[in-house]
Amino acid sequence: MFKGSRLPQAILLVASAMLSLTSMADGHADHNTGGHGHGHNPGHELGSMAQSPAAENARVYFVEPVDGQVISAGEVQVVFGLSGMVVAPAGSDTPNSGHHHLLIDVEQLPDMRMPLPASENIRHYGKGQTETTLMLAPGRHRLQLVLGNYAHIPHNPPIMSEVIEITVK
Ligand SMILES: [Cu+2]
Repeated sequence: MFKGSRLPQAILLVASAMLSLTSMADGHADHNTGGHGHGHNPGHELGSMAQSPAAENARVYFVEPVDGQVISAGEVQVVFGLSGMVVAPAGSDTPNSGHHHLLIDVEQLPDMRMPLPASENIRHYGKGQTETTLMLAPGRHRLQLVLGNYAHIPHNPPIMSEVIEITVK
């Protein structure tokens, strides 16, 4: 398609454009790691990775089990409660919405400004589930609910339940 004389020029143009983009990105990154944190332009930098505002009266809680409950078998039915906000599946950026995350025996809360990690101890209910059945080993277990937005990031301020402790016999 290109005449022989124009092709190298086109490649050069593309290459220099990419170079300038790369150097801009590098400069940006250096600036961020320079200790200024994320305060400069969070909307731009975080894009879809941003916190969503919490509704003022939002509350997440356990319908069951209740704090101190003793469960005789390994299967624990857990029902999540949410008021003041609505449950929406992950990926759905509906205002005042989120999906449940269940923290099981988590000693230290993860960074509330980042997407919650997913593990055996931090479970995501990204389809919008409002209950689950856990298989827990005998002993004491601490449970806590944290609402996360469409990108799994806790709201601002985070909407968290109280920590409840149950005993599995
Ligand atoms: Cu999630």
